[in-house]
Amino acid sequence: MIDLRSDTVTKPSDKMRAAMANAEVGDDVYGEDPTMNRLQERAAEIFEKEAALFVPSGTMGNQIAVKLHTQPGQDVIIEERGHILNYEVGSSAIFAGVTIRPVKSVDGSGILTWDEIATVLNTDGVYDHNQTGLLCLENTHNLAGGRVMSADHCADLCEKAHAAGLPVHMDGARIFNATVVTNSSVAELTRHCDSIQFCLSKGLGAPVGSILVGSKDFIREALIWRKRFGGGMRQAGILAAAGLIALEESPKRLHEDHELAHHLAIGIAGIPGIAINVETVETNIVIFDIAATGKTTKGICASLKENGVLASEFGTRMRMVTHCDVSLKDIETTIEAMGSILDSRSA
Ligand code: TLP
Repeated sequence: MIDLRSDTVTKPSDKMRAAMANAEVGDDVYGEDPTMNRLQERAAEIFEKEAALFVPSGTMGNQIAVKLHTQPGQDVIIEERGHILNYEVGSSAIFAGVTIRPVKSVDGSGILTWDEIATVLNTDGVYDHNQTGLLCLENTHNLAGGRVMSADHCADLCEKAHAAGLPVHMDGARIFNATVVTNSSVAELTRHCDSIQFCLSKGLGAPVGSILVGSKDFIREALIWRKRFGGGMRQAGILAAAGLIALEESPKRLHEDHELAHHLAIGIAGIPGIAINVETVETNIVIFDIAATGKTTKGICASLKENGVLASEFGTRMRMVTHCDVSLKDIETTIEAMGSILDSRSA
């Protein structure tokens, strides 16, 4: 199967498996896992922040950050297609007791401007108004099609948020993909954010895990909340061993995923009825609308599956994500399959 549903589907490389098998481990709840400690130190160093904490998932990393930055009853501002709002199954309301305040990105890029944020910002302290407690950003922006926020734009939003008394959390699940496009380091892209969550288990190819990065005080508190959320793990160095390889080696090859995504976007853009702006395919995510084909996304996905290709769908849109387990040949097979499905009127 050519699995384009997500970059979460990657299998650990032979090198990762060997490192996992041979990892030096200890009890990480006692802070005694040397491989885990090394991974966390390296992550903090690469992001040029004081400390880092491994968490089992991006969702847990984001939710610990939301919990730590807010008080129950506050608002969290987020772009309306943000992962924290749409794919974390209401966790922020449950664990942090906050209201998510979605904001539309008018140009569709998913990258909010300060003017857009300011329309819902409320820090006036009037007791019967919802008060804003946190701004969450997402880079790259998944549901906007892997769009990238520049270091300057992020710095500008952080400066304005901080001036308004708001902390900023970055959902950087795919922040390393953003480095390829901007030529900025992850440290530059997140310099002024108060916390960052990034995933080892997406384009970087590790089997499990994300890392939360921030100040020493923030990470000390995050460690307590990770335990409360049930994320304290024991010989977790087995996972950290793969994570270290993901962190050190995978960023160098992400440009290959972007090239494949671009190739895919150009290929399907030529199929009648598919709406996609190839210019906006900046990283490894390709989202397109099939409404004008007269077929359904469910039907197209089922036909693709019969042709050995897996894609995801939501409404009239479909998503295909490139990653290290996908080749140019796979992309050509996918374009061909899409062409024949949409020609055959069978879906
Ligand atoms: N995204 C998944 C699905 O949940 C949609 C995917 O296949 O893309 N932030 C962002 C921006 C993400 O895209 C994801 C996962 C997460 C956080 C959560 O990471 P996990 O799955 O490790 O909890």
